[in-house]
Amino acid sequence: MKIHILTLFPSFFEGPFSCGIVGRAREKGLVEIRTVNIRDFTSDPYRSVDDYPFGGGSGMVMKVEPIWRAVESVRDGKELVILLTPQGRTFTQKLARELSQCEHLVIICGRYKGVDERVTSFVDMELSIGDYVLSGGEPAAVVLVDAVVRLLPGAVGDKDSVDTDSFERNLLEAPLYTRPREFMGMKVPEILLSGNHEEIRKWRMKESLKRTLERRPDLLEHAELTEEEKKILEKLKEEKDGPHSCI
Ligand code: 6GU
Repeated sequence: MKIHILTLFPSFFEGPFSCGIVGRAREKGLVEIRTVNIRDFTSDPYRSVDDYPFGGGSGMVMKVEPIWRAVESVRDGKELVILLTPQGRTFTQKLARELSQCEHLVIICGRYKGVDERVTSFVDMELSIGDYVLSGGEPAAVVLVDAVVRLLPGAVGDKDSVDTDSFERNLLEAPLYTRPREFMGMKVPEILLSGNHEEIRKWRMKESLKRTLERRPDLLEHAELTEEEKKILEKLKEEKDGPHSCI
């Protein structure tokens, strides 16, 4: 996969893309990530990338021409052009899966108050990473690239570890423990030490459903549950608001 990040701050990405899973994926040649400085595509002596908004108002607006030229400079006919903006559709794990199938992603990081609306005429997709405001699209690009690159075959050593991730099935993960067996009086659940794989599998299934029900009941609306999971969930719901809420 090839990823171009169009930004006014290329150095922002030096750290995040050289460590961990993304850094290793680059070393392995699974992904090629390049930053493009939008300022290199200005045509005036001041190399200006922003200007005052027509109609007045506070803040500056990113100019359309430098962004257009920067996008044109990286087009290869296989690109998917993404504009990062708080006004975009919310990025999800499902979308990360879809984007991980693309050959070439071109990611535009918006800055300042926003970008000239005409930029949207040559982007394929506008994405936001959640309902809060960042000062620019750069941190969002780091989030998007991480979520996508770790899904590329070979990026994460253990494929199972990716498949059991929270959100892959719209369920939160069961609690995890490692040594020591006891910390400040808190013990690791006995079942995990039992060596009984079937019981452990059932325990994890129940804990995963319990967590999702307690913390993110909204996810359960989209989860495709097995018959076994459906039964456990029904029981958990009864335990939760069954006899108690009646009194
Ligand atoms: Cl993609 N950009 C900015 N500036 N703020 C955001 C965002 C993006 N996603 C959430 N907040």
